Amino acid sequence: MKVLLVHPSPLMYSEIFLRLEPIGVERVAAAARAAGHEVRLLDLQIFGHADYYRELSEFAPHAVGFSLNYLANVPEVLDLAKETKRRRPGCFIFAGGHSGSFIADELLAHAEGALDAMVRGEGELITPRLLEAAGDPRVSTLPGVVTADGAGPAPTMLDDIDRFPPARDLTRRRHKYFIGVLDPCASAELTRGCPWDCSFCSAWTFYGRSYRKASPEAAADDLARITEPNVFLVDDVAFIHPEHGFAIGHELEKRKVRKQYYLETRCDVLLRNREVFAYWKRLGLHYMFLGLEALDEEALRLHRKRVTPGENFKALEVARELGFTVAVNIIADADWDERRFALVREWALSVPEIVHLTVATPYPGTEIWHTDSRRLTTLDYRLFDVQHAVLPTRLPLQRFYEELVATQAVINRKHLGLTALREVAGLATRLALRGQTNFLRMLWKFGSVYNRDRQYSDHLRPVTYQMRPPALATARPRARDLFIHHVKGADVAAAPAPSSGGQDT
Ligand code: B12
Ligand code: SF4
Repeated sequence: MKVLLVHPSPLMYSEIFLRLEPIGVERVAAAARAAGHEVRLLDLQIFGHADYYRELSEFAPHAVGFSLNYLANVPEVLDLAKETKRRRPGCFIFAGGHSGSFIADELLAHAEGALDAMVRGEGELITPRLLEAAGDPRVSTLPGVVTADGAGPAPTMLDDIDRFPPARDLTRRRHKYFIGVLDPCASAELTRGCPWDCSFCSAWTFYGRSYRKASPEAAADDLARITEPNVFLVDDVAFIHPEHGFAIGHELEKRKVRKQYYLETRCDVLLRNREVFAYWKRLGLHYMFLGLEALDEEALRLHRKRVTPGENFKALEVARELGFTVAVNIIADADWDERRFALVREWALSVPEIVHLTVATPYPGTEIWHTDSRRLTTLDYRLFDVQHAVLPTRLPLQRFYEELVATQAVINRKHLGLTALREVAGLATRLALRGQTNFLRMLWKFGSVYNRDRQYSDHLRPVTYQMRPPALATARPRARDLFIHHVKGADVAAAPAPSSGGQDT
């Protein structure tokens, strides 16, 4: 069967700082190919809708699968699915991915028959079975599959994440993938899942709080296959188990793999496992993202981050000592006033780290979706991208965006202002000379993307597809009721080793 897999367009944030390869879709593509299908992949972060429709007529696929990791992409994918069905009525159209998994029924209803099936959970095991059953009533009995006729049992989890290494050969114009100065940049996955349970996050609910590791050999083989000099590690929390990080590192040394790496981790993990990060510094790890989320104890408690401000600040010191360039994230609450924004600006300017601000957003699949979302001010999927306020703001909305953008701009000038630009000018020129202009473009784009009026006017657009609000929750939902994948005993057994900052405190 000819199969076209599609990743939707980028969201606001990605327009500036990064554009990364859709490694989840590449893995699904690898599984479909292993089952004998002829697979193509089109990434709309790079290509336009006209390219998609051209591919549709030239390749003439029997099946099209859309990736829906991001809620904000829902309207785009629904429109593409409807137009695809109109142009190719016989084509089997399905969608899967992180966000899609939590709202499968809702998407089928919006699609009005344009989506033949939704896939909940991981795509590698089920996609070949789905393609085999396409057009047959058996489809709705498959694990994780939902159709207008019904839903199959809970999705099956991949027993071994070494299987189906990403089909990177299917992504075209790979030089367009970058993150900041790591231009060009590939992505890789060393572990999957997260054993923590932050209230604003759905990474843990998707995987039923499980945590799986690639074998050190397979992880190193995969990294060795990458032709780009830079790698973004997509793991939710890198190096929870230091021995795993060391083992991969040793395999990389054996294979003489030398890259520059970017990863994301938690502050308490960095504090606890400092040696493995120091070791990876020697292997080429220069950039890391630490999920700080808040500066004060009360907000950290509400996010159920299970770290203290003291640990967070200590981790920043450790990262500085180790010589990493660090980006941190702070979650701006809709309740913030001018004073609160000013405090964050002041703090951000006082530290050397790159500070990102995102807006607290309840998503389906998160705990706060059930506890906070009754107050939602909009049901427009496109605004659920952590850059828009979807809860009532204490400040008038325009004022809120003014403060948000001003704060982001002040922070940004710290890194992209004239002095900083002088420091990176040499690097930008060297990259441009090699034809890599993503980083250079990023330096100029901030003002056009982060713009108070643009953000406010996004709320005034006509809404075609409305999100289904959650049922009224009288109590905090049980963790298991939020899970997509159910793993026996996972929420207990897979938790990280107890420590002062970890899971059990
Ligand atoms: C890496 C990552 C990114 C990368 C994305 C790279 C890319 N182009 O895909 C970057 C850094 C760019 C990124 C950015 C953002 N991200 Co992000 N990201 C992740 C992260 C940590 C891992 C995703 C990943 O690659 N996993 C590994 C692969 C193998 O898994 P996967 O992609 O989920 O794919 C599997 C399944 O989903 C499924 N599947 C996927 N596609 C398809 C398609 C079909 C047809 C089928 C059948 C199955 C299927 O099968 C795959 C294999 O099992 C997730 C958290 C998480 N654990 O999921 C957050 C996450 C997905 N991101 C999130 C957010 C909020 C964002 C941003 C909006 C953040 C921001 N500050 O603005 C931006 C928006 C980006 C955009 N679309 O433009 C949220 C999602 C929110 C939501 N519900 O919409 C998540 C869940 C994090 C969280 N803490 O809540 N992100
Ligand atoms: S530690 Fe990170 S990935 Fe894990 S639940 Fe919390 S925010 Fe999500």
